[in-house]
Amino acid sequence: MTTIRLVRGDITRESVDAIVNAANSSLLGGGGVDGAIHRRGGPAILDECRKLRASRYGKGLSTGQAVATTAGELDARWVIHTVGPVYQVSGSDPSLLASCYRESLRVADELGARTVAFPAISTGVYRWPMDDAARIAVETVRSTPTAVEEVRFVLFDDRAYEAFDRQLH
Ligand code: AR6
Repeated sequence: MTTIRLVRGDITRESVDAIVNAANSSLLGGGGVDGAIHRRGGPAILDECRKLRASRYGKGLSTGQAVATTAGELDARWVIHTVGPVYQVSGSDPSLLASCYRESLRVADELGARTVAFPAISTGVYRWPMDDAARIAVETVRSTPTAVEEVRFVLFDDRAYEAFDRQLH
């Protein structure tokens, strides 16, 4: 059984085996949680992302996929980068957002990570409505077979924390 915990705060302060990054397909950094992870983790993360672009992901990482790098100076062993879908009012595919959580857990299992911290993927710049994103995140983690013992959702503000809390209780 995987324990789900909620934490309010900055994911770059967490001490876990793996921290998940809400990246973009370029893998070369951005704003939001991505910017914070690269800032606090230092240049080793970007170096490895650049190498991944040059080797396996010439066209970028697809939406819903995940890949790991070093965590640099973060208090973690790995950063798992995943690309959330951009929300579109005209129709967005929830399975792509679910895939981010499932693929990140698959990569975590490959690495042997036992504790994994997730941000609320796609709920910032990518505009996915918070309640729906929280439902997809919690349902997907609950229904994905994994050896990860603890999933920690690290929510940046009260609105995100409360949305995830409603899904858990
Ligand atoms: N710790 C935890 N959560 C955070 C932090 C933090 N330090 N900073 C922001 N959040 P976003 P997305 C929350 O925009 O929507 C980037 O530029 C934030 O409040 O970081 O998946 C990438 O490069 C929100 O709830 O990611 C992509 O281009 C959540 O993290 C694009 O943004 C996600 O917000 C990805 O957009």
